Amino acid sequence: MAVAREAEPVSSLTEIKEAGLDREDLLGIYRHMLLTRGIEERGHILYKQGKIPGSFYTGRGNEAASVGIATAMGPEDVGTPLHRDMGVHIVRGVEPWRIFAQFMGRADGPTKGKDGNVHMADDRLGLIAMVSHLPAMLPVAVGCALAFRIREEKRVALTWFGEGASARGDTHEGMNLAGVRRLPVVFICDNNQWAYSTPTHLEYACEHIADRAKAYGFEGVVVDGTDVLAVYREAKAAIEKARDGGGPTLIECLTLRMEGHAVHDDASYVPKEMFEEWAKRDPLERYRTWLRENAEFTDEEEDEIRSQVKKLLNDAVQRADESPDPDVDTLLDGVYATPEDLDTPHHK
Ligand SMILES: Cc1ncc(C[n+]2csc(CCOP(=O)(O)OP(=O)(O)O)c2C)c(N)n1
Ligand SMILES: [Mg+2]
Repeated sequence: MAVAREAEPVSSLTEIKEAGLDREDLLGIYRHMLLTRGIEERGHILYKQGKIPGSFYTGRGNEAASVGIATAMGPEDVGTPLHRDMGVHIVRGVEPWRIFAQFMGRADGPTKGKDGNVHMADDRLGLIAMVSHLPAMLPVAVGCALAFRIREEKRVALTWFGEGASARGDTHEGMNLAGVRRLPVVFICDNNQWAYSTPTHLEYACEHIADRAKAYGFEGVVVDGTDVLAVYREAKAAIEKARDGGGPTLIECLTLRMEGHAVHDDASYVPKEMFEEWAKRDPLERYRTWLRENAEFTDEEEDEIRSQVKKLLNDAVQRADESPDPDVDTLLDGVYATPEDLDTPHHK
């Protein structure tokens, strides 16, 4: 039996305006989703061209979930996005050319060539790079939230984990401490129904991951992760509740991982019908239809956004390719924090 609340879709332009988005914001969301997908598609091409060392991960199918959550974050909030959450980097303002530079291991990527593909974050934008997917970032975010509480800062920490990662102990430890101390943190489960080749019925025995929130003393919400506005509305409510002292929320975004675990994996173990079913709920297509039906989105506006994104991506790939390989003498720069770094606010 489900325990978590199941979120409804957003019904109208009026409802989303009340949740804090005007028409310009709505078009901005579409642009961010297109950019998110475009970066991953271009990245995949670069990988096939042999320009990306290691493997390459995408979050196809998760664009609405990642963009929706990040759009609801405040400028001073912090987040720990994972390998399916490119949209978070985009919304926070990481320049696409730096992301391509990161993919290619160049000096201008956020990790300056020290870590691979999506293992990155720009701390000046309130993002903390992942230690691991599984799910080492939950305790880190809970620690941030505890620091905000001690320093009496009205900030919120957001942290992501996969449904597979939810089976590990650090998920329990992070959520338990957050619940006990009612910390300002929002947990986001990217439930894409597969953990590599393991399906959900071999991952957990409750109906929803979000059902577990009640046991930690806070609310759990399941939301359709292909519906960007529903995700935004739920995230906005959870973030403001946390900011106002109401404690944590667990938001489970339900999607399907539309590609392999990474590009080396053909996902042949995922039933074809599942892909066909979820392809009908493509997040970009759904949102485009919503904009047309509810916000008088015109062909001209769409063409303009699409051509801006295309140009941005073309320029970004070129600029990233001009970025040099890192100098070997910089190998240890930025690897260890100094006390001065620790005193520096993330948003300087
Ligand atoms: C301790 C550990 N074991 C294995 C891995 C390799 N690994 C990374 S992500 C992943 C699957 C995670 O599944 P899920 O949490 O559902 O996230 P998804 O990849 O589906 O988004 C695995 C096995 C790892 N990074 N760390
Ligand atoms: Mg998964």
